[in-house]
Amino acid sequence: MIARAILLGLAGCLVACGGEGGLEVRLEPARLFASAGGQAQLRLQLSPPAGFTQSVHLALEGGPPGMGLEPREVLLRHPLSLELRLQVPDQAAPAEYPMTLRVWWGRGAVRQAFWLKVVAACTGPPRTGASYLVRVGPAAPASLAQGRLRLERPLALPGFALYRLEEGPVPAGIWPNRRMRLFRVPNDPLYPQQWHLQTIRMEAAWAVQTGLERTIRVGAVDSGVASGHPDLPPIGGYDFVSDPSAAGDCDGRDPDPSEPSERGFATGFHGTHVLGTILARSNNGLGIAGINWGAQGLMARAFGGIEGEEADALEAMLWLAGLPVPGVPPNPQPVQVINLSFGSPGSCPEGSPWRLATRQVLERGVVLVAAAGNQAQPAENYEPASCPGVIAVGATDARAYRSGYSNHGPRVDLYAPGGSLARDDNQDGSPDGILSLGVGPGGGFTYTYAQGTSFAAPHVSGAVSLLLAQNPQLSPAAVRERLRRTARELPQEHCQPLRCPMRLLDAGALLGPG
Ligand SMILES: [Ca+2]
Ligand SMILES: [Ca+2]
Ligand SMILES: [Ca+2]
Repeated sequence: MIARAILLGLAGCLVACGGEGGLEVRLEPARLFASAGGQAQLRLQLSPPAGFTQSVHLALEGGPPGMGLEPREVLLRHPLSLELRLQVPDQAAPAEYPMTLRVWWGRGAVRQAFWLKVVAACTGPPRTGASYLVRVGPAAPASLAQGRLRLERPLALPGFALYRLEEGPVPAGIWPNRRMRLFRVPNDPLYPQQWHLQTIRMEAAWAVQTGLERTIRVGAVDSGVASGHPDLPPIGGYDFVSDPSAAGDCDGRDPDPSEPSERGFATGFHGTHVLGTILARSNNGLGIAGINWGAQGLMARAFGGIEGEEADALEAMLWLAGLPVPGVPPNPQPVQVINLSFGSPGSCPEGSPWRLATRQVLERGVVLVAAAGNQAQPAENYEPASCPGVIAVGATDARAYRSGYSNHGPRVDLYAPGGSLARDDNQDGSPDGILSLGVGPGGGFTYTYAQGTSFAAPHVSGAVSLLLAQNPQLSPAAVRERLRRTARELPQEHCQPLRCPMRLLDAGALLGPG
């Protein structure tokens, strides 16, 4: 049994690689473009032969002196796709550089060539004052005659010119030269099947913030991650499953948060599905879109199957938030949001472990988002969703009615799509589940539908991560208040067969003004 688990853990390679072949390395793109002092990104795919377990080192050769590279080392057991970040030094001379990426380990090395073109950093005097579109001619505002506005340039728009106001109150009758945003629709081919992202108005949210401008770290306490899924960025984390007999990887705690395949088929690759909704690679022409296009994900694996120990889950959450856990190295990259798609009966009373642990995490400024539960019961009876300050998320179907399984009642802060696999209300011929990342029966990476408040919560976690990318100063209480205030009020009948208050996540309004 143990041997089988180990073999299944390596199944991707036993099938695909075979024999004694060497490590295959693919690097994209072949030509890179960056400014001095800026960054460039490469995608590296490593396909090791069967049985390969090595720390693999990465280094750059050639190029301008002082080039930075992240990461410089990865533990390689399975095929792995990762993003390499190159930091171009400020002093790099503009030129085209032939470069080599050297990948080496104990017994061998592989080299891949690529070109880097460095251009001079853009400079120019910063503009001062805000600019305005101002009517000229007979309809001009009085402030134009009073000389408070300085002409910048005429505009192609008849009767208007662009003026700058150096200081003082904004005169009446002039139009701010606003910043406008592209209405981003990602090019991921399965995006049209992600009805749930349209329900929560992601396109309006992405018009304001895609998450690429400031990297927010999002953690999940869950079943582990199917590392190497081509539509998932590299995920850090730790394996907190302490009982080797329940872990599926035949040992206790270790630094690898991967979900062993055998366990993954039992959980439906729960953790991978959850992370996929939050931060699958978006706009990459492949598969689905994730809510946050630039987030960094951490998986704290605490579930060796569909069940896990409470102590492991508690410590996994504390570790993600940057709190010390005995026997585990400190988390070098504490997260700003934690998704908790699990629970058990409990009202989180004063003095209870979840009450104390969630309070500690919230006091560090980390937002906690929890699934309300799938028992069709009042949410106040299931923790951690019932803990004060935790954002409790119920599930709706494609009609924005409460999914029959979803917990409910006043303790639910808001609802988000969790789907209903038995229905096809949007009549697209597919069950109305949440479409996210999965692993197929043969071990290949794929996309799967799932339902549950587990898959509603990550919609909120993803939207919160975009809100924090926009305004990193917001406290967990302020985030929760804003989520509730901007959510769409639904008629109480939507709680069917009950009548209860329902608010549906509106990511567009969450990211919008106010
Ligand atoms: Ca382990
Ligand atoms: Ca994608
Ligand atoms: Ca459908």
